[in-house]
Amino acid sequence: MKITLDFTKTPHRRWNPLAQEWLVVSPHRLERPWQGQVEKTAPAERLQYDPKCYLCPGNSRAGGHRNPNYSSTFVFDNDYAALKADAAQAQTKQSDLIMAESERGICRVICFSPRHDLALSNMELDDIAQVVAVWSQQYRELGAIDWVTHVQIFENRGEMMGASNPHPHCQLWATETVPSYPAREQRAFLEYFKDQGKCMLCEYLKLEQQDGSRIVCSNESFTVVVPFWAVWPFEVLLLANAHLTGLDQLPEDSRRSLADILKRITSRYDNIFGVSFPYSMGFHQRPTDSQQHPEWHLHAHFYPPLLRSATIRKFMVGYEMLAGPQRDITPETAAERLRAASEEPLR
Ligand code: H2U
Ligand code: ZN
Repeated sequence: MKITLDFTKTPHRRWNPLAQEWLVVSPHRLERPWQGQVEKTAPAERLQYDPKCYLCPGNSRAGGHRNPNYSSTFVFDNDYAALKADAAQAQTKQSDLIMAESERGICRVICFSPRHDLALSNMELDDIAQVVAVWSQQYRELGAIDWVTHVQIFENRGEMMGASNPHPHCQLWATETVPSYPAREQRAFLEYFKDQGKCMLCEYLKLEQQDGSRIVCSNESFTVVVPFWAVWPFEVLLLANAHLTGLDQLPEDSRRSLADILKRITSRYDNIFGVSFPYSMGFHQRPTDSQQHPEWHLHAHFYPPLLRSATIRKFMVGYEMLAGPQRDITPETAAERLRAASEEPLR
């Protein structure tokens, strides 16, 4: 007979049903991870308008475009788009081992606010709800294009994550094929739905709600949880409470709920180490291939690299590159730490 694992002491591995991979957890390596240094450095004074910023209203961008004097959100086609909508369709297959095909795509940039100095954590709720409305509208608009099967909305926040500019913004790439990670989730959702006749993340959310140890915060429409299988130290999964397959299904009066939960989780992040917390986040929504996808569940992943302080981060190297993901601080400890962090925007 096997004895029950002690998550707080015993090295173990956990199953990630969404990515269909294992994660190694080594809790004994970091007994008191929260004793990392908290840098109470005052955030650098930032201008509301920066004449050198290519995202601020009225400023020039690459390629000679000038931004309008926008007063809310602003969407434009990326001047350095990674993919093009008019790429000629082509294929090369030298063998099963050497193949390539053209990939069409549309890449856009979405400015959240005309204010250069703001972030999701300190924007007004109504203004974040407007960003949510734009995400939903863009998903609908680009998803309706016959060759687009996936719409990826993502935000790189902070220099550490490679964000090119502190002005609050995100990117959107709409592509001809479903990229590897959402495709892997798609397979997991579908297998679960076929086996169990239920939505995998609806069932997972129920389990987390019963347990409670990994829940960070919630409201009437969304729940933030450190997933059982989190890889990054303070990784969270943002789940729609209802079975929605995309942002287009989010009722208009729930946009404020999404705004509320985004503001709360990003504020908690900033308060962990007393600095603007870097992360990459993005939404995963059903493929836009005109199928229903009842198996799919709307969610967002937040992947922040910081581990012990504003400067000590986790690297995905060595074992992670060669074998698989591993973490020290347990997801339960990370959730405890996030629950203890204030939701007051950092001043
Ligand atoms: P990131 O901060 O996540 O890199 O997003 C900024 C995007 O803005 C980046 O993809 C684009 C870059 O290509 N950009 C323009 O489209 N025009 C510009 O004038 C500068 C940057
Ligand atoms: Zn700016």
